[in-house]
Amino acid sequence: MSEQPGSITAPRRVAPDDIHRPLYHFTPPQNWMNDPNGLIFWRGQYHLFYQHNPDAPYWGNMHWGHAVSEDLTHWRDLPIALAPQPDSPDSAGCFSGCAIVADGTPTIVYTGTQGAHCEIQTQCIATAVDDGLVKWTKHPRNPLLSDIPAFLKQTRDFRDPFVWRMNDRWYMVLGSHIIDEGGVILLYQSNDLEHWAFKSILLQGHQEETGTPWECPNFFPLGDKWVLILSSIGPEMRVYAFVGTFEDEQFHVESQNRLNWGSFYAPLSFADADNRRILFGWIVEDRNRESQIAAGWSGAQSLPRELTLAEDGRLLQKPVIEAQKLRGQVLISTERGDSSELHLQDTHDCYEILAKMQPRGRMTLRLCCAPDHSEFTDLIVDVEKLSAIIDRTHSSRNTHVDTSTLKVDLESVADGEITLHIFVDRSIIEVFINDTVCLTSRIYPTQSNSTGVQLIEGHTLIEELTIWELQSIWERA
Ligand code: DQQ
Repeated sequence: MSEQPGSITAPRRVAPDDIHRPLYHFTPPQNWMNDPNGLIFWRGQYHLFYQHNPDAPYWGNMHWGHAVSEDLTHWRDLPIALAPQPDSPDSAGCFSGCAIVADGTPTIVYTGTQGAHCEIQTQCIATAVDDGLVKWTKHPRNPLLSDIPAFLKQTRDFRDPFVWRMNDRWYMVLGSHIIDEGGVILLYQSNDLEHWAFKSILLQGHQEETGTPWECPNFFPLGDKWVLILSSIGPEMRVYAFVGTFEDEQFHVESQNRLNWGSFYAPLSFADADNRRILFGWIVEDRNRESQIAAGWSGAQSLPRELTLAEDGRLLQKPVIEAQKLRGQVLISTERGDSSELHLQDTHDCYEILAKMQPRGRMTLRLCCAPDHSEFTDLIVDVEKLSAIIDRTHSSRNTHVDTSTLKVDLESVADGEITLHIFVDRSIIEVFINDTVCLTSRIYPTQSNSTGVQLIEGHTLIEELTIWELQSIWERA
C-alpha cells in the first residue's frame, strides 16, 4: 500500500554501520529518491521536494517527498506532499515540476502521468493549503495542458514544467523531443496558469550531439544573460547549460557547456529571498539494484550551489556559503612548501578540501585510501594536458559497483591559479575546479578505514591546502 500525502513515513535513522550513506548530503528517509522538485523559499524556510518511491529503493510509483530547512544545510523530513491518485491525470505518478507563488499562494506545477509505462503525460497544478507547505490541493480541472504538438511525432515524452512570471504573464518550458531529430525545449505562455498557448521551440538539439529526449528544463535570467539548463537522458545521462540572450521570446545561444560531469542529473534551480540562483541536482547511484535494495535507500541531492556569471559570460558554480557551517576541526592546513607532509590517515569519512595550485604540471590527490592502499580513488589534475580525472579503478573491492574512470577536459587555465574544491561524503565525491568544471562521482569502499588522504604527486604545485572535517546534518543513531 502506497504512502499518501500527509502520511508520516518511518522516522529517518542513520545507521552507523552503513558506511556508504552520506552524512551531509540530503538522502531520502528511506527508499528511492531522484530529481529535486519544487524548490522554493517560503516564509523563512527552504523547501526541498523530490521524486520519491516511498515503497522501495528503486524507481517507480512517483510521489513528491518533502523536507524543509532554515539554513539550506540541515533538513527536517515532512510528510509526502503529492501522491498519485487513482482515476486521475496523475494515477501512474507525479513526475517532476517546479513551485511558484501565484497571487500569493505557493503553487506546484508538475507532470501527471497515466498508463502502464507512464506514457500519458500532462501538466497539472496543486496549491498549498497551509503556510508550512505540508498539504496541497490538486486543481479540480487538472490536467491543464494535455495537447501535444503534432510536430513532435511522438506522444510519450512531454514533461517537467518550469514556470516563471515575466511582463505580467506566465511562461513555461517543457522537455520533449522530435522523433529522429533530437531533444526540444518547448515554450508556452498563459495569463492565468490554467490556459496555456504553445509559443515556440525555445531550443532544439541534434540527437547525435546532445542526446534525446530532453528533460527537466530550467530557464532563468542571470546577470544580463539568460541560462537554459536541461538534462538529456540518452544515450547517457548528461546535463547541459546554455548561456545567451532572450528577446522577443527567442533564445539566442552564445555558449554551451556541460553543467556537470559524472553521476549528476535532473538539476533544478530557484531564486531565494536574496535573489541568489541556487541549484540542486540528483546524485545518482553507481552500484547495482541489489545493492541499493540491500541498503534500503537510493539517491542523494548535491550540495546546493550558487550560480553566477563571470564577466566573460562563463557560468560559475560554488557551494552555497551556508555549506561552511558544516566545517568542524581543521585536519590539515599547509602553506607553500610544506605540502609534502600531506598524508592523513584517520577515520574521517566526511571532509572538504580547498586547494590552490600553480597553473602548471600534474597533481594526484589520493582520496578515500586504505592504510595498505588496497582501496583508493585518485583525483588527477593535469594542467599541461588540460584534463581532470577521477580514477576509480581501486575505489572498491566490491564487484557490483561501477569503477570506470571519469576524464574531462579543462578549459585553458594558463593564467592565474587553479582552485580545487572537493567534498567527500562517504560514497560521494563532488569536485569544483575553478568554480566552472564540476565532477560528481560515487565510490563504495568496502573498508571503514578507507578514509586516508595523500598527495602522491605534484607537491610543488600546491600553494595552499586546507582540509576540514565536515559534520553530519543528522543525529547519528
Ligand atoms: N525523472 C522524472 C521525470 C523526469 C525524470 C520521473 C528525470 O519527470 O523527466 O521520475 O530524471
